[in-house]
Amino acid sequence: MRAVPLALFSGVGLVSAHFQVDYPAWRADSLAENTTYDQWDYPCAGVPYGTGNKTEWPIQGASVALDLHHPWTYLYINLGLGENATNFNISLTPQLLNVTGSGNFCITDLPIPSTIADGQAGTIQVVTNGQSGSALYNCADIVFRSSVQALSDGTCANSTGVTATIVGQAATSSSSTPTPTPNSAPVGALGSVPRVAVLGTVIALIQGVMML
Ligand SMILES: [Cu+2]
Repeated sequence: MRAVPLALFSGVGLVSAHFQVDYPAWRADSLAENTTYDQWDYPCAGVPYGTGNKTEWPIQGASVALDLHHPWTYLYINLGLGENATNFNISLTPQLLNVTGSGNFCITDLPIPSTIADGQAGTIQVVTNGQSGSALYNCADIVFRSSVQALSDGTCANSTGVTATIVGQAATSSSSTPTPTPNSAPVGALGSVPRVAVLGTVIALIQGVMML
């Protein structure tokens, strides 16, 4: 494992790290240089509401596609309702995920509350934790649309070697354990860890990895 140069902590160089939200499109590129954006900043990396993207997002078959840049990541996704939401009190990942590997990671069929109606505005907040215990944030602004289709097969996929487990779920637990995160995707190539929930399919495409 390589050492992290101390110079990185002085600021320059950190911008290529952390993670990206590919779908729904993030509010703005929080890794962009020459901004005050900072993924350490709650709730949305310092990106003001209305800065950029807003995506029509399906009520049925909602998925979130990420590009993770760290070797492993604790991950959860919250939903805040309304324009310029500040209360992200709806959990779309009721159980904390531990994602191993860097690259593309996609979760399908997120459990959208049944009370959500067509045209409801909201913001998705993606939170990751790494080794330091500190959290990183990114947001994506959305409008729920019943007419919008879920991402088709193949577009919501994991990079090779990117897998996820449910934190706290015993690896040897019985088959009666409910599947925590709704996910219709098949279990992909996997063998090292039993009882692993693979979220999304594994594609034979190795992304350019930005470790730092
Ligand atoms: Cu980072």
